[in-house]
Amino acid sequence: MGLKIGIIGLPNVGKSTLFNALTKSRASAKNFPFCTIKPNIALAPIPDIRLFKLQNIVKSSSIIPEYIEFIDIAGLVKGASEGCGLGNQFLSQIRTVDAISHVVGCFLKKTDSSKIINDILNEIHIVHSELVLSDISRCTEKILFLKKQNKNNDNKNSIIILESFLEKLLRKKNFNIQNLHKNIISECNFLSLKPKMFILNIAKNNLNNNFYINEIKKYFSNFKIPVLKICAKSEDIFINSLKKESSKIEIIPILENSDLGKIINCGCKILNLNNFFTVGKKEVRSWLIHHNTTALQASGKIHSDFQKGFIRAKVISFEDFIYYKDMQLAKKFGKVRLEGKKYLIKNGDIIEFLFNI
Ligand SMILES: Nc1nc2c(ncn2[C@@H]2O[C@H](COP(=O)(O)OP(=O)(O)O)[C@@H](O)[C@H]2O)c(=O)[nH]1
Ligand SMILES: [Mg+2]
Repeated sequence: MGLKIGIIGLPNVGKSTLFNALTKSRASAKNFPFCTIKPNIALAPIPDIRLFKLQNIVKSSSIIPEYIEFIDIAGLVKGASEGCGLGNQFLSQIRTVDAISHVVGCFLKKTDSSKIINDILNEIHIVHSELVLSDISRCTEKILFLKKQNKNNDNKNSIIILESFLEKLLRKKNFNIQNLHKNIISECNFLSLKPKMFILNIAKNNLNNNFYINEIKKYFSNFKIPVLKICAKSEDIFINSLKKESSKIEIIPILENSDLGKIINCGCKILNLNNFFTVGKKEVRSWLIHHNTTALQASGKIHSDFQKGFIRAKVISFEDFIYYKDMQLAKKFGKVRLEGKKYLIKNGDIIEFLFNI
Protein backbone atom coordinates (compact mmCIF):
# COMPACT_ATOMS: atom_id res chain seq x y z
CA MET A 1 0.00 0.00 0.00
CA GLY A 2 2.93 2.23 -0.67
CA LEU A 3 4.11 2.91 2.84
CA LYS A 4 7.53 4.47 3.03
CA ILE A 5 10.21 4.48 5.68
CA GLY A 6 12.99 7.04 5.30
CA ILE A 7 16.48 6.17 6.50
CA ILE A 8 18.01 9.33 7.93
CA GLY A 9 21.06 10.31 9.98
CA LEU A 10 24.39 12.16 9.80
CA PRO A 11 26.74 11.41 6.86
CA ASN A 12 28.79 8.19 7.00
CA VAL A 13 26.84 6.51 9.76
CA GLY A 14 25.93 3.52 7.55
CA LYS A 15 22.57 4.58 6.09
CA SER A 16 23.33 3.35 2.56
CA THR A 17 24.91 0.18 3.91
CA LEU A 18 21.75 -0.51 5.90
CA PHE A 19 19.58 0.38 2.90
CA ASN A 20 21.49 -2.03 0.68
CA ALA A 21 21.19 -4.80 3.21
CA LEU A 22 17.51 -4.13 3.82
CA THR A 23 16.56 -4.00 0.22
CA LYS A 24 19.34 -5.84 -1.56
CA SER A 25 19.16 -2.96 -3.94
CA ARG A 26 22.10 -3.92 -6.09
CA ALA A 27 20.17 -6.89 -7.39
CA SER A 28 17.90 -6.70 -10.37
CA ALA A 29 14.21 -6.42 -9.66
CA LYS A 30 13.15 -9.56 -11.46
CA ASN A 31 15.13 -12.42 -10.11
CA PHE A 32 16.13 -11.34 -6.69
CA PRO A 33 14.35 -11.13 -3.35
CA PHE A 34 14.17 -7.39 -3.26
CA CYS A 35 13.15 -4.95 -5.84
CA THR A 36 14.75 -1.61 -6.58
CA ILE A 37 12.46 1.13 -7.75
CA LYS A 38 14.95 4.00 -8.01
CA PRO A 39 18.56 4.11 -6.86
CA ASN A 40 17.53 5.18 -3.40
CA ILE A 41 14.09 3.60 -3.15
CA ALA A 42 13.52 -0.12 -2.78
CA LEU A 43 11.12 -2.67 -1.42
CA ALA A 44 11.88 -5.06 1.41
CA PRO A 45 9.66 -8.10 2.03
CA ILE A 46 7.98 -8.32 5.42
CA PRO A 47 9.37 -11.45 7.04
CA ASP A 48 6.19 -13.17 8.13
CA ILE A 49 6.86 -16.83 8.81
CA ARG A 50 3.14 -17.51 9.24
CA LEU A 51 2.90 -17.64 5.43
CA PHE A 52 4.92 -20.87 5.45
CA LYS A 53 2.79 -22.41 8.18
CA LEU A 54 -0.32 -21.71 6.13
CA GLN A 55 1.28 -23.04 2.96
CA ASN A 56 2.20 -26.27 4.73
CA ILE A 57 -1.42 -26.86 5.61
CA VAL A 58 -3.06 -25.79 2.36
CA LYS A 59 -0.27 -27.02 0.06
CA SER A 60 -0.60 -23.88 -2.02
CA SER A 61 1.75 -23.52 -4.95
CA SER A 62 3.02 -20.06 -4.03
CA ILE A 63 3.49 -17.54 -1.28
CA ILE A 64 3.02 -13.80 -1.76
CA PRO A 65 4.40 -11.64 1.05
CA GLU A 66 3.82 -7.93 1.56
CA TYR A 67 6.49 -5.31 1.06
CA ILE A 68 7.49 -2.08 2.65
CA GLU A 69 9.36 0.72 0.93
CA PHE A 70 12.66 2.08 2.21
CA ILE A 71 14.23 5.32 1.05
CA ASP A 72 17.90 6.09 1.52
CA ILE A 73 17.93 9.80 2.25
CA ALA A 74 21.17 11.77 1.83
CA GLY A 75 23.05 12.55 5.03
CA LEU A 76 21.84 15.47 7.05
CA VAL A 77 24.28 18.06 8.36
CA LYS A 78 23.89 20.64 11.07
CA GLY A 79 22.19 23.68 9.56
CA ALA A 80 20.16 21.70 6.99
CA SER A 81 17.03 23.58 8.01
CA GLU A 82 18.83 26.78 6.97
CA GLY A 83 19.91 25.31 3.64
CA CYS A 84 23.28 23.76 4.57
CA GLY A 85 24.26 20.52 2.86
CA LEU A 86 21.36 19.40 0.76
CA GLY A 87 19.23 21.49 3.09
CA ASN A 88 15.63 21.79 2.10
CA GLN A 89 15.84 19.17 -0.60
CA PHE A 90 16.77 16.69 2.08
CA LEU A 91 14.01 17.86 4.39
CA SER A 92 11.37 17.72 1.68
CA GLN A 93 12.39 14.11 1.00
CA ILE A 94 11.72 13.30 4.63
CA ARG A 95 8.34 14.97 4.31
CA THR A 96 7.26 12.30 1.80
CA VAL A 97 7.86 9.36 4.13
CA ASP A 98 5.40 7.82 6.57
CA ALA A 99 7.99 6.91 9.19
CA ILE A 100 11.62 7.54 9.98
CA SER A 101 14.38 5.15 10.76
CA HIS A 102 17.19 7.19 12.25
CA VAL A 103 20.63 5.57 12.05
CA VAL A 104 23.33 6.38 14.61
CA GLY A 105 26.93 5.50 13.76
CA CYS A 106 27.98 3.81 17.00
CA PHE A 107 30.76 1.92 15.19
CA LEU A 108 32.48 5.29 14.74
CA LYS A 109 32.50 6.05 18.46
CA LYS A 110 34.79 4.96 21.26
CA THR A 111 32.39 2.40 22.60
CA ASP A 112 34.30 1.86 25.84
CA SER A 113 34.16 5.55 26.69
CA SER A 114 32.12 6.70 29.67
CA LYS A 115 30.72 9.45 27.43
CA ILE A 116 29.30 7.08 24.83
CA ILE A 117 25.68 7.53 25.95
CA ASN A 118 26.01 11.31 25.76
CA ASP A 119 27.74 11.04 22.39
CA ILE A 120 24.86 9.01 21.00
CA LEU A 121 22.20 11.31 22.45
CA ASN A 122 24.07 14.32 21.05
CA GLU A 123 24.18 12.80 17.60
CA ILE A 124 20.47 12.06 17.79
CA HIS A 125 19.74 15.61 18.89
CA ILE A 126 21.74 17.18 16.04
CA VAL A 127 19.52 15.44 13.51
CA HIS A 128 16.32 15.85 15.48
CA SER A 129 16.96 19.57 15.98
CA GLU A 130 17.03 20.10 12.22
CA LEU A 131 13.64 18.43 11.94
CA VAL A 132 12.34 20.60 14.78
CA LEU A 133 13.75 23.79 13.23
CA SER A 134 12.11 22.97 9.94
CA ASP A 135 8.81 22.35 11.77
CA ILE A 136 9.15 25.66 13.62
CA SER A 137 9.39 27.56 10.37
CA ARG A 138 6.56 25.58 8.77
CA CYS A 139 4.35 26.05 11.82
CA THR A 140 5.07 29.80 11.99
CA GLU A 141 4.23 30.20 8.29
CA LYS A 142 0.98 28.30 8.68
CA ILE A 143 -0.07 30.45 11.64
CA LEU A 144 0.64 33.65 9.67
CA PHE A 145 -1.28 32.28 6.70
CA LEU A 146 -4.32 31.42 8.82
CA LYS A 147 -4.22 34.80 10.55
CA LYS A 148 -4.37 36.55 7.18
CA GLN A 149 -7.26 34.38 6.03
CA ASN A 150 -10.82 35.03 7.19
CA LYS A 151 -11.36 34.71 10.89
CA ASN A 152 -13.90 31.90 11.08
CA ASN A 153 -14.05 29.57 14.07
CA ASP A 154 -12.25 26.74 12.34
CA ASN A 155 -9.29 28.97 11.63
CA LYS A 156 -9.25 30.34 15.17
CA ASN A 157 -9.16 26.80 16.56
CA SER A 158 -6.41 25.78 14.20
CA ILE A 159 -4.34 28.79 15.24
CA ILE A 160 -4.70 27.90 18.92
CA ILE A 161 -3.60 24.33 18.25
CA LEU A 162 -0.65 25.40 16.10
CA GLU A 163 0.48 28.02 18.62
CA SER A 164 0.49 25.44 21.36
CA PHE A 165 2.48 23.08 19.13
CA LEU A 166 4.91 25.88 18.25
CA GLU A 167 5.45 26.60 21.91
CA LYS A 168 6.29 22.92 22.50
CA LEU A 169 8.73 22.95 19.59
CA LEU A 170 10.43 26.09 20.88
CA ARG A 171 10.78 24.63 24.36
CA LYS A 172 12.44 21.63 22.71
CA LYS A 173 9.96 19.25 24.25
CA ASN A 174 11.12 17.22 21.38
CA PHE A 175 10.24 13.62 21.56
CA ASN A 176 6.98 13.49 23.37
CA ILE A 177 4.64 15.78 21.60
CA GLN A 178 1.43 13.85 21.93
CA ASN A 179 -2.29 14.26 22.32
CA LEU A 180 -2.39 17.06 19.84
CA HIS A 181 -5.45 17.86 17.85
CA LYS A 182 -4.99 15.58 14.86
CA ASN A 183 -6.51 17.35 11.82
CA ILE A 184 -4.54 20.52 11.41
CA ILE A 185 -1.41 18.87 12.73
CA SER A 186 -1.51 15.99 10.26
CA GLU A 187 -2.39 18.42 7.46
CA CYS A 188 0.92 20.21 8.10
CA ASN A 189 2.89 16.94 7.90
CA PHE A 190 5.44 17.92 10.57
CA LEU A 191 8.72 16.03 10.44
CA SER A 192 9.31 15.77 14.18
CA LEU A 193 5.96 14.00 14.63
CA LYS A 194 6.53 11.19 12.20
CA PRO A 195 6.63 7.74 13.80
CA LYS A 196 10.25 6.79 14.29
CA MET A 197 12.77 4.24 15.44
CA PHE A 198 16.45 4.58 16.23
CA ILE A 199 18.96 2.16 14.81
CA LEU A 200 22.29 1.88 16.55
CA ASN A 201 24.79 0.78 13.92
CA ILE A 202 27.36 -1.11 15.93
CA ALA A 203 30.70 -2.72 15.04
CA LYS A 204 30.37 -6.48 14.67
CA ASN A 205 32.71 -7.38 17.52
CA ASN A 206 30.74 -5.11 19.83
CA LEU A 207 27.29 -6.22 18.86
CA ASN A 208 26.42 -8.27 21.92
CA ASN A 209 28.16 -6.69 24.83
CA ASN A 210 27.36 -3.05 24.80
CA PHE A 211 26.13 -1.64 28.07
CA TYR A 212 24.94 1.53 26.39
CA ILE A 213 22.33 -0.13 24.16
CA ASN A 214 20.07 -0.79 27.13
CA GLU A 215 20.59 2.71 28.48
CA ILE A 216 19.58 4.24 25.15
CA LYS A 217 16.59 1.87 24.97
CA LYS A 218 15.53 2.91 28.47
CA TYR A 219 15.90 6.60 27.64
CA PHE A 220 13.64 6.38 24.59
CA SER A 221 11.14 3.99 26.13
CA ASN A 222 9.85 7.09 27.98
CA PHE A 223 8.94 8.50 24.59
CA LYS A 224 7.73 5.15 23.26
CA ILE A 225 10.36 5.17 20.51
CA PRO A 226 11.89 1.77 19.75
CA VAL A 227 15.68 1.42 19.63
CA LEU A 228 17.23 -1.41 17.62
CA LYS A 229 20.79 -2.47 17.08
CA ILE A 230 22.47 -3.79 13.97
CA CYS A 231 25.84 -4.20 12.34
CA ALA A 232 24.86 -2.86 8.94
CA LYS A 233 28.11 -3.83 7.29
CA SER A 234 28.05 -7.49 8.23
CA GLU A 235 24.32 -7.78 7.43
CA ASP A 236 25.05 -6.28 4.02
CA ILE A 237 27.93 -8.67 3.40
CA PHE A 238 25.79 -11.60 4.50
CA ILE A 239 22.79 -10.70 2.35
CA ASN A 240 25.04 -10.15 -0.65
CA SER A 241 26.64 -13.54 -0.15
CA LEU A 242 23.30 -15.28 -0.68
CA LYS A 243 23.00 -17.04 -3.97
CA LYS A 244 21.59 -14.96 -6.79
CA GLU A 245 18.98 -17.69 -7.35
CA SER A 246 17.51 -17.26 -3.87
CA SER A 247 13.90 -16.38 -4.38
CA LYS A 248 11.89 -13.66 -2.74
CA ILE A 249 10.35 -16.32 -0.59
CA GLU A 250 13.45 -18.14 0.62
CA ILE A 251 14.76 -14.94 2.09
CA ILE A 252 11.84 -14.61 4.50
CA PRO A 253 12.91 -17.21 7.10
CA ILE A 254 16.46 -15.84 6.92
CA LEU A 255 15.21 -12.32 7.54
CA GLU A 256 12.77 -13.35 10.23
CA ASN A 257 15.58 -14.24 12.61
CA SER A 258 17.90 -11.40 11.75
CA ASP A 259 18.35 -7.85 12.98
CA LEU A 260 17.28 -6.72 9.50
CA GLY A 261 13.99 -8.56 9.90
CA LYS A 262 13.51 -6.88 13.26
CA ILE A 263 13.92 -3.47 11.62
CA ILE A 264 11.35 -4.29 8.92
CA ASN A 265 8.89 -5.62 11.51
CA CYS A 266 9.48 -2.63 13.74
CA GLY A 267 8.65 -0.42 10.73
CA CYS A 268 5.26 -2.14 10.48
CA LYS A 269 4.71 -1.65 14.19
CA ILE A 270 5.44 2.08 14.29
CA LEU A 271 3.24 2.53 11.23
CA ASN A 272 0.40 0.78 13.06
CA LEU A 273 0.05 -1.90 10.45
CA ASN A 274 -1.80 -5.17 10.62
CA ASN A 275 -2.28 -7.85 8.07
CA PHE A 276 -4.72 -10.49 6.98
CA PHE A 277 -4.28 -13.56 4.81
CA THR A 278 -6.06 -15.07 1.87
CA VAL A 279 -5.43 -18.76 1.52
CA GLY A 280 -6.02 -21.08 -1.42
CA LYS A 281 -4.48 -23.82 -3.56
CA LYS A 282 -3.00 -21.24 -5.90
CA GLU A 283 -1.42 -19.00 -3.32
CA VAL A 284 -1.13 -17.95 0.29
CA ARG A 285 -1.01 -14.21 0.41
CA SER A 286 -0.48 -11.54 3.04
CA TRP A 287 -2.29 -8.20 2.79
CA LEU A 288 -1.08 -5.18 4.70
CA ILE A 289 -3.69 -2.94 6.30
CA HIS A 290 -3.85 -0.20 8.92
CA HIS A 291 -5.15 -0.92 12.40
CA ASN A 292 -8.92 -0.49 12.54
CA THR A 293 -9.51 -1.49 8.93
CA THR A 294 -13.02 -2.78 8.34
CA ALA A 295 -13.90 -5.90 6.37
CA LEU A 296 -15.36 -3.68 3.65
CA GLN A 297 -12.15 -1.64 3.31
CA ALA A 298 -10.03 -4.80 3.38
CA SER A 299 -12.08 -6.37 0.59
CA GLY A 300 -11.31 -3.34 -1.59
CA LYS A 301 -7.59 -4.02 -1.22
CA ILE A 302 -8.03 -7.26 -3.11
CA HIS A 303 -10.38 -5.99 -5.80
CA SER A 304 -12.80 -3.11 -6.16
CA ASP A 305 -15.48 -5.64 -7.22
CA PHE A 306 -15.17 -7.33 -3.84
CA GLN A 307 -15.96 -4.01 -2.21
CA LYS A 308 -18.79 -3.07 -4.57
CA GLY A 309 -20.56 -6.40 -4.24
CA PHE A 310 -19.57 -7.14 -0.62
CA ILE A 311 -21.94 -9.57 1.10
CA ARG A 312 -20.02 -11.07 4.02
CA ALA A 313 -16.51 -11.99 5.11
CA LYS A 314 -15.83 -15.58 6.18
CA VAL A 315 -13.22 -15.21 8.92
CA ILE A 316 -11.08 -17.57 10.99
CA SER A 317 -8.20 -16.56 13.24
CA PHE A 318 -4.69 -17.66 12.32
CA GLU A 319 -4.38 -19.69 15.54
CA ASP A 320 -7.65 -21.57 14.96
CA PHE A 321 -6.70 -22.33 11.38
CA ILE A 322 -3.34 -23.72 12.46
CA TYR A 323 -5.03 -25.78 15.19
CA TYR A 324 -7.82 -27.33 13.10
CA LYS A 325 -5.89 -27.39 9.83
CA ASP A 326 -9.16 -27.64 7.95
CA MET A 327 -11.88 -25.08 7.28
CA GLN A 328 -14.74 -27.60 7.49
CA LEU A 329 -13.54 -29.00 10.78
CA ALA A 330 -12.99 -25.53 12.22
CA LYS A 331 -16.49 -24.62 11.11
CA LYS A 332 -17.95 -27.58 13.02
CA PHE A 333 -16.36 -26.19 16.17
CA GLY A 334 -17.79 -22.75 15.50
CA LYS A 335 -14.44 -21.17 14.66
CA VAL A 336 -15.41 -19.82 11.25
CA ARG A 337 -17.42 -16.61 11.56
CA LEU A 338 -19.50 -14.69 9.07
CA GLU A 339 -18.75 -11.01 9.56
CA GLY A 340 -20.35 -7.90 8.08
CA LYS A 341 -18.96 -4.74 6.49
CA LYS A 342 -18.04 -3.08 9.75
CA TYR A 343 -16.05 -5.96 11.24
CA LEU A 344 -12.59 -4.74 12.30
CA ILE A 345 -9.92 -7.03 10.91
CA LYS A 346 -7.64 -8.62 13.49
CA ASN A 347 -3.97 -9.28 12.85
CA GLY A 348 -3.56 -12.62 11.06
CA ASP A 349 -7.24 -13.18 10.25
CA ILE A 350 -7.73 -15.56 7.36
CA ILE A 351 -10.51 -14.20 5.21
CA GLU A 352 -12.65 -15.28 2.31
CA PHE A 353 -14.86 -12.52 0.94
CA LEU A 354 -18.31 -13.40 -0.32
CA PHE A 355 -19.48 -10.95 -2.95
CA ASN A 356 -21.97 -10.55 -5.72
CA ILE A 357 -21.75 -8.20 -8.67
N1 LIG B 1 32.95 -1.04 10.64
C1 LIG B 1 31.78 -0.72 10.15
N2 LIG B 1 31.74 0.10 9.09
C2 LIG B 1 30.55 0.43 8.57
C3 LIG B 1 29.32 -0.04 9.14
N3 LIG B 1 28.31 0.47 8.43
C4 LIG B 1 28.86 1.23 7.47
N4 LIG B 1 30.21 1.21 7.54
C5 LIG B 1 31.16 1.89 6.66
O1 LIG B 1 31.05 3.29 6.83
C6 LIG B 1 31.19 3.96 5.58
C7 LIG B 1 29.97 4.83 5.32
O2 LIG B 1 28.85 4.03 5.16
P1 LIG B 1 27.58 4.49 4.29
O3 LIG B 1 26.58 3.39 4.38
O4 LIG B 1 28.00 4.92 2.95
O5 LIG B 1 27.11 5.76 5.16
P2 LIG B 1 26.02 6.86 4.85
O6 LIG B 1 26.74 8.07 4.45
O7 LIG B 1 25.31 7.05 6.15
O8 LIG B 1 25.11 6.35 3.77
C8 LIG B 1 31.38 2.87 4.53
O9 LIG B 1 32.74 2.74 4.26
C9 LIG B 1 30.82 1.63 5.21
O10 LIG B 1 31.45 0.46 4.73
C10 LIG B 1 29.42 -0.91 10.28
O11 LIG B 1 28.41 -1.36 10.84
N5 LIG B 1 30.67 -1.19 10.73
MG1 LIG C 1 24.70 7.20 1.87
